[in-house]
Amino acid sequence: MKLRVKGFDIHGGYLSADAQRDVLEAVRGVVAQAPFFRPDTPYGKPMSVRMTAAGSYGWFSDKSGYRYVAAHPSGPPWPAIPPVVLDLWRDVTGLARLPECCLINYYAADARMGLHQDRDEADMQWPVVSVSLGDDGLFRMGNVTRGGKTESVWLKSGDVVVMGGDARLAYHGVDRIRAGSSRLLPKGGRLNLTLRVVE
Ligand SMILES: O=C(O)CCC(=O)C(=O)O
Repeated sequence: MKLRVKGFDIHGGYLSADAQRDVLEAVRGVVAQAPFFRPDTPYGKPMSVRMTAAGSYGWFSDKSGYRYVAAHPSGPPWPAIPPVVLDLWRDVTGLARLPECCLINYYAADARMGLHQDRDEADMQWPVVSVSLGDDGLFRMGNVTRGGKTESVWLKSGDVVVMGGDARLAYHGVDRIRAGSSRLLPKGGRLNLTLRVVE
């Protein structure tokens, strides 16, 4: 079921159970080469999510700020974005232009992500695509400027959100994880992939 909330296109149940398992397998392949790490915010506090990435860019932050980087903090370049993930991007966006970053966030039951904009990419004409796997996450959508009314939806395993057009620069975040709501991940928690055109 497709829903549009504040310009965000929410494709409920986009991935079948089999497709979710295929994406999860692909994520496991990435994590085997590029293990999760917990970055510090620029203010020196560790983030509550754990992160890794695939593609020519991954996301990183420390005292020097938030930025895209070409290598995992342990040194090697990020693994390639798995074909199944690129197929999903093509399928949902219809675009030939492919993303250069697949950021992978892992939310344990107590993790969250504050309201933020994705604005470190060169060209905002390209959407950001988000894929949710595992436990439900309460996704909050705001406006292109900080403040104002927000709306929230629970994103479930297999849901895909396209943040394009008016929503491309809108504030968004994750307030809460509903622990135990999915059995996809044996140890629980939520995975979110965001696909980004960076250059
Ligand atoms: O986990 C989510 O649903 C959103 C992730 C997000 O906002 C981001 O990675 O920038």
